[in-house]
Amino acid sequence: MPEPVVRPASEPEPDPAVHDPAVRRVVEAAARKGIDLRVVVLAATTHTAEDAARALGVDLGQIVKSLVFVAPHAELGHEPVLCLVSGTNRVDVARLAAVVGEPAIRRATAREARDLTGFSIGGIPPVGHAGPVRVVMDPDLGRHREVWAAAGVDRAVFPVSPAALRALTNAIVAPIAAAEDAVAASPAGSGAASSATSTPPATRSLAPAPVDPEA
Ligand code: 5CA
Repeated sequence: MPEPVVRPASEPEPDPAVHDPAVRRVVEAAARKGIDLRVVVLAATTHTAEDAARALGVDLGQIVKSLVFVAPHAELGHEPVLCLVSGTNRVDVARLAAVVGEPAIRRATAREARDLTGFSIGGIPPVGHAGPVRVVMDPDLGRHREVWAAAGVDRAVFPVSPAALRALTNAIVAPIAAAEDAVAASPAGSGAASSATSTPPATRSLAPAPVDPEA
């Protein structure tokens, strides 16, 4: 597996973004859970999953999208729910609603996402949020030995194993991706168009899949 460039070649000093308070909140939150993060700051933006995959030279499926949803509660206001989703997948809101038992859950606006997590879209990390956040993780992330998540700002990411990501976030692992996107969660014989090419067997395990078709 190729090692990505750790800092922009044009800058001999570590990128100042490493010291950004947002990045530090992420690193410190992980450290409190006993996990040492290796933050990689890239010269190019990693605002979207596609940007991050391109900049790192990894499979899009290895990028962790951190998508904020809100469950409206009469007394408690809006409860954030963070979905950690493989870069190739989209969240099926009906599936998410069923998984978390929140029928009215919806996508957060950019402002809600920032207010509820303390981070701006494009840099929203899996950990280090302003308050407690329920986290749901897409089982397709478990198909990779290593995945990359945002580290607080939109040029910073970090590699992590899916198992460590789950431990870090206390995530529940559940099929929340749209059926046409998901591999691990697609029910056999569901009637959904099945790919003509060979598809790895469905798994909900976080162990790396034996074969990574993109590797
Ligand atoms: N740094 C990258 C890869 S780790 C990243 O954070 N990707 S992301 O997928 O988690 O965040 C970008 C996503 O935020 C976009 O794909 C889009 O789904 C979502 N987004 C962008 N603008 C808005 C908006 N105005 N409101 C809600 N969600 C948005």
